[in-house]
Amino acid sequence: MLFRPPRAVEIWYNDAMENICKKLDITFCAALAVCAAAFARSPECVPDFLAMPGGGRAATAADWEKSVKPVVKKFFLSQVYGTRPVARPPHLSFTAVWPDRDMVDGKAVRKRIRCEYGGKHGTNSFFFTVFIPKSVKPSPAFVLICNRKAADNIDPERRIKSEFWPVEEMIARGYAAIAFHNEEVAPDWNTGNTTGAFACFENVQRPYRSKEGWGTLSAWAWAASRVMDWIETEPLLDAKHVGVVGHSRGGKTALIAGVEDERFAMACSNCSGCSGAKLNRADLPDSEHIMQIVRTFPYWFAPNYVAWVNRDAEITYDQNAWLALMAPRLVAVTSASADGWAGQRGEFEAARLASPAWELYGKKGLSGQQFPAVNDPLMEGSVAYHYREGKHTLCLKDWNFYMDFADRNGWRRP
Ligand code: GTR
Repeated sequence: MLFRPPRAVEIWYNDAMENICKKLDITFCAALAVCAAAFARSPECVPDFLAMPGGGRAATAADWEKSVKPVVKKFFLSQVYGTRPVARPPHLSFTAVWPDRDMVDGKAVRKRIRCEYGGKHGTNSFFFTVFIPKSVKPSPAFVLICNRKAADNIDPERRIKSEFWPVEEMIARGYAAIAFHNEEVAPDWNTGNTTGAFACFENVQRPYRSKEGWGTLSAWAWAASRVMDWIETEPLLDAKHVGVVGHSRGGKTALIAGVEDERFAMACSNCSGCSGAKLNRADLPDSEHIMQIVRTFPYWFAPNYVAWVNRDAEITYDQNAWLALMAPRLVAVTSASADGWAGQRGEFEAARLASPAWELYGKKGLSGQQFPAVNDPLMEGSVAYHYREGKHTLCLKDWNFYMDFADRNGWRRP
């Protein structure tokens, strides 16, 4: 069964099963099969994120924006990812640290920028690299939140080329490629969220983290917004057509960046799995659950998230509601066939069950109802899904999917 019902439903279900068996005079197993099939197809197993707090259901985009979306967003920030102490920081500056240079056989200009930021408690900085195609029009762009070794994956000199960031292919297709490394913003180990960006905006000498305090994923996503601050100042770039991309923990981060910052026109979540695009209620035993992720990576989240350990099927809103917060903008979800830990089917179901949010805006969400075959991308609506053959990584096929999706949506104007 794909969905595990919440506990109250489980109790009701067991009682109902006994009655069904008695009435129909069939065995428990036969009744189980009938009910399991019903549950597996029933989207009602996921909380209805369009339910209005005072009763009724959001029927228009205005209902959703005014009465429901803020409630859903608040839930995820306070219970899962944490609430940020700052949006655009009081101190923010960008410096070109190297002179601009023609690269990619003269087809692109490369920039290397240092972003310095600061608040009440200190200042810090991170670097990002930008390749912009030589074009008469401002270029659409993708910002990669890189969570793999920088030297091997986002080499600004292009001596080492990796499919994780295929700059040359992106330039050939007319997209600017921008990347920064997550650990320049906050470390990916447990410091109690006391260093990096955290140390600039809050008193990190405190004995406890606030229960709703921002986690490391949110801090990385916050940095993507600072890159966006710079993009808005760069005339060679088209700030209205910028996608944020990440893989795995970076894929979870890309969704946070997209939800928190509506200037991103697209969020691309590659193999993001648990607490990313995967439905918690997708009962896929080989996939990661809240208990495992919180045990290994407590610092990624708000401390409140621990309350949902072993309660995956009870959480107030499921990850489809998190994806829905991207509406009416574009969201692309990718799963890899050899990545059971990410729970591919749960990623697909979240994309499918997020779709009603787009319908409120008169748009189509996901363009398919059935879990697709491998290498058969769904991208006719504003929610795209690709079940890509292969392992847990970000590769050229994934990038081509994101660029195809952007092309379809008119990002590259002739
Ligand atoms: C795993 C973690 C996943 C995923 C992955 C990654 O160890 O359990 O949630 O994010 O790391 O980032 O590669």
